[in-house]
Amino acid sequence: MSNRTADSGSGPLYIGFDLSTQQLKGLVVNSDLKVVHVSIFDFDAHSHGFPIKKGVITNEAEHEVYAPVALWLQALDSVLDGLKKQGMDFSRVAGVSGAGQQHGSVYWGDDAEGLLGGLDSKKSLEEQLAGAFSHPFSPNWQDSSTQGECDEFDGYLGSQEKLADVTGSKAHHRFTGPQILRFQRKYPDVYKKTSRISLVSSFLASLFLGHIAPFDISDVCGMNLWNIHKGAYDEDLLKLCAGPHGVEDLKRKLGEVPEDGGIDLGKVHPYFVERYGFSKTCTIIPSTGDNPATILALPLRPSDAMVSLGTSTTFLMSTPSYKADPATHFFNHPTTPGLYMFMLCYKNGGLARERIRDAINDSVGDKSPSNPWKHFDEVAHNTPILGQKNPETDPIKMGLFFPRPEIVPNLRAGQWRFNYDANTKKLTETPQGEGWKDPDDNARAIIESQLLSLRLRSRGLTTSPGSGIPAQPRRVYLVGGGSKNKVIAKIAGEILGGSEGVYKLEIGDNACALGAAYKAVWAIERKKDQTFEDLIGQRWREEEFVEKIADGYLPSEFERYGAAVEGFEKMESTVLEQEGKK
Ligand code: XUL
Repeated sequence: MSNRTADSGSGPLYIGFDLSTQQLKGLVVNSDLKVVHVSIFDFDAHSHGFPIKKGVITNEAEHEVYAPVALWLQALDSVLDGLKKQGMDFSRVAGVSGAGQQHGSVYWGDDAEGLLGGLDSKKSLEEQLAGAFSHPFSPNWQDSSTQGECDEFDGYLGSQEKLADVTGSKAHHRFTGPQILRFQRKYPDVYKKTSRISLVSSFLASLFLGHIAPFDISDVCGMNLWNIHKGAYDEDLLKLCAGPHGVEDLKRKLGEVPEDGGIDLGKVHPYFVERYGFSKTCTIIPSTGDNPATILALPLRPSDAMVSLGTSTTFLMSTPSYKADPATHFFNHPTTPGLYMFMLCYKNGGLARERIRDAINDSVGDKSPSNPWKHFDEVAHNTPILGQKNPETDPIKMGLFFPRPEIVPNLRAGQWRFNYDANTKKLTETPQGEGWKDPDDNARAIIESQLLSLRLRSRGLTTSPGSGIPAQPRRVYLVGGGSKNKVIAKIAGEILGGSEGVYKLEIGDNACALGAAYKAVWAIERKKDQTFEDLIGQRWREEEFVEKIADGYLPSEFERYGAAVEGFEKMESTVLEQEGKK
């Protein structure tokens, strides 16, 4: 459940929590950015009393996916117990921050403030806070029950484009505004009895503070309610979302949003002082979303890209330019005013690759090799680029592989495969996979498909000023479970480029908890007006913290994939049209 790395010194420590779909992690660093403890609570493996699978409950009839909030209370005490067992000296903890799965909402009842404020260190959080919620569940980012509400959000300001310009994103099933709209209609009485609404990130901070914490300036952008231009809630969208309950009531439920992502929210509640030995002076910093926290795992420069290869795939960049588009997301940067986080988020990431991996393992009669990726990697490596033995004469093979309904583009679960002639620009669907060697051709094709989609949607953002080479990221950083895979890294470099190469963070699986911990370091130790990038940049030890794992930009490969992006775009439009989505 927990493990320990090396501890050293007697200086201050900082905890970053990662409250994600499948686990809660607590990661502890010192002022030199070194990880000294990690404790993990895996929801399926370690929790008791919840009917969950992969951390969530699914109601297929209504396309709902949600998590029991009490599960997270059980997890928090357990992670802290895990750190205690490792001998961690809690009195050294100067700051606590966190990262929460984005968009999820927690509904507090009338007694919430009283129960949070009066926590008794002799009892567990789960025992004491069961009555704090007006609704026991939190909608999860995989929920897709809100198509109707999304249509209303998209139409309310005039168009998807307008909504994306105002809030950073068009309406998405998982975004908190459409979720609240559905909630207040489905459970009007519960909504009336709801005193406050938290995001998963601010819920985490609330537990430590002993009262309800405000939203974080970046995570609030995952709601379709925050007007990024105005730096305030959008009154029109609040009106839609609140319905008959009224805007003022909803504003009270949501609360104020401080601009400073490093603000001192207050000191830790005595519960944690008495039970775990925290110092009374330990400061609580706003927790942010898991994606914004991930970009804080290193001093990311504009034009560097991060690809997080987990259950979902996300593509993240920090950028000074705000170019909202219905196909992408923009959020306020979690620490640095004037910067934004650009994001693409796919539901079909690791799971989709695993399906093809398993089919390959079956076809070679090696169902459980010691390295499950061995055969998949060999096949993907040995398959020529775009499936073309002879690029002059063979068509490009490309496909869409969605075992689950996809967000980008908004398509049902399914698999589609096409051959594309880059010279004539002719696209031919091959429903039976003619010319494809099943399942072998799928291995390279799925990696290429996921990465071509990233290239297609990020191409307007990347620049290589003065270099004379085409627009592309400077560095591509891979994080998350898939970042260990060298074949994926190589193909990522070939498709996305990266004038300095493809890198892996040494602490790849922990990037998001690490980013949260670094946020706490910055918040407590910054000098007046010192930016996150400056403080973390000064303490960053490149040789220790990152490893170059593949070449980035290779001119001829980059160009061939550039031609394929055109075909890819055409393929997506064709499928969307076939499915009546265009
Ligand atoms: C981002 C998103 C997911 C979750 C995963 O919009 O929905 O990446 O944040 O926890």
